[in-house]
Amino acid sequence: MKLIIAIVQDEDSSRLLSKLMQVGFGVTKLATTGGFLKAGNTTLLIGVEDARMQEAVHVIESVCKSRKQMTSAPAALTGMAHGEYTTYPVEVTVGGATLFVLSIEQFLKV
Ligand code: 2BA
Repeated sequence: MKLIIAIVQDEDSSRLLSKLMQVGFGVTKLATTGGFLKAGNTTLLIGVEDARMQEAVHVIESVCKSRKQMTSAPAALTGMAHGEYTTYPVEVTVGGATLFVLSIEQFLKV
């Protein structure tokens, strides 16, 4: 068995959860925050039999889209006193989905 930890954008999370459930995957949804953008995202824990791993990844791929988001980066001000800076806008591409796949030693429901 594998555990897929899938970090997805909030905009994709409801549809992804429904699609995974429809085809019989067990899912737990967590509200999370990305370290870089410091914006909300969603982490899904999906326990899958080894034989269904690729199927689960295909479902995730089919739902999760990449999107552009703006953030700001610091820039030092030339000619100003040490430590003064401003920010400038930077575009980043977020997603489709970030996946971590772990091998599970035991899956128990007691
Ligand atoms: P965030 O950390 O908020 O990152 C959002 C997007 O910002 C990233 O999209 C990436 O395009 C960009 N980004 C992140 N760190 C950056 C940096 N140091 N410099 C420039 N751009 C940077 P994704 O790569 O699609 O990641 C989406 C979310 O997945 C991340 O949100 C984070 O919550 C999670 N994630 C990505 N890589 C991870 C990792 N190695 N470990 C744990 N979580 C990760």
